[in-house]
Amino acid sequence: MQMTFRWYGEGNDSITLEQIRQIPGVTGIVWALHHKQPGEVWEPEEIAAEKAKIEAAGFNIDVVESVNVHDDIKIGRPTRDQYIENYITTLRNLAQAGVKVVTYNFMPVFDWTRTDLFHPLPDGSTAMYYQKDLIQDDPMEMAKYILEGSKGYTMPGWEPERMAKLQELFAAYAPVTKEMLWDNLKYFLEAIMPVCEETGIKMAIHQDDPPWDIFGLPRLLVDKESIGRFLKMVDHPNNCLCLCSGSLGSNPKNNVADIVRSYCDRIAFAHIRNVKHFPNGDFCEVSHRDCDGDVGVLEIVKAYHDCGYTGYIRPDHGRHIWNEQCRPGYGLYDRALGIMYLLGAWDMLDKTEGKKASR
Ligand code: DNO
Ligand code: MN
Repeated sequence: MQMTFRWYGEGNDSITLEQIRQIPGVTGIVWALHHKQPGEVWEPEEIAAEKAKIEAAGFNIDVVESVNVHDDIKIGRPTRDQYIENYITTLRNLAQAGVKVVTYNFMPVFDWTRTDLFHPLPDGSTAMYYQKDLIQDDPMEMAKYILEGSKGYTMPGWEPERMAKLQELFAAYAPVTKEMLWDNLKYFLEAIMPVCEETGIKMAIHQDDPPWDIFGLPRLLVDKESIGRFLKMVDHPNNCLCLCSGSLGSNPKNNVADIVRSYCDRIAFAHIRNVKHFPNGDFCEVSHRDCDGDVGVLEIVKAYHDCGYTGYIRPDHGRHIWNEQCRPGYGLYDRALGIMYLLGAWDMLDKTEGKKASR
């Protein structure tokens, strides 16, 4: 297992590479060109500049998160072929620089969705929270409440200045059924796999978060069965997973450790975080410690260890502690604590098997 840490780049992240250097065990930075819009080519010079910075601080650049997929590819518009061409050029440029794993997701319109980014926890810290009854099935209804300022709705990602674009996107997705979205994902993957095979890049898809349909939009990667369908649909060793314990674990029915054991040979990248469930369907992100949440962090670590996992891993979101001012979920302190917890568990498993702990 190779420990990594996600970093948003100089001037775009409150954390420095020098700080990350002092967290034991981190060998790689999970990075991206965050100024790029989905569909744009990442140029070799821009990649080289970021690579130079990260390598100068002593880290590898093996994992990128994310090269985002343009909505036209997900919707299946005729313009998708040009966007796929651009994606392929980006993959070639990244491979040329030495990148080995590219993370992405296939969620319509939004990446992860939460209703509160700074929900207070009993210990005085804050963390991201999902309040189920705030999410309506009809996106237009939600848009109306938010624009009117009624019902007290404010939702991250639904800022009034984005609303026109959002309504346009929802309208474009309206005819896209779940089966059509599966077909569009297959079309995309079949187009890029030859280049992945040639360059060695592993594509690592992130699961949908939360793992159920929201705002009337279809969600594909939500449980063991759908992940199995995905791996079979394009049965290629470079078609891999970024397995996210927190995304899958938001649904109490998902047994994440079992999913790890079932598909370990196709996991290129592991996100580990913990989530606490509430009986009304709400969930809250919590510390990585097993007993603070419900995803079964120790069982998950044990599953990776038993499988002899040698891929990349990172703590996913953390809480906001010690008054840290940071991006929601991406502070230094709680993710560093998460790493020490994960490495502690891993080292102990090595020790009980008589192996020497190593980087
Ligand atoms: C949530 C995060 C995601 C992830 C993207 C990958 O669990 O890990 O924001 O980075 O979905 O494309
Ligand atoms: Mn994740």
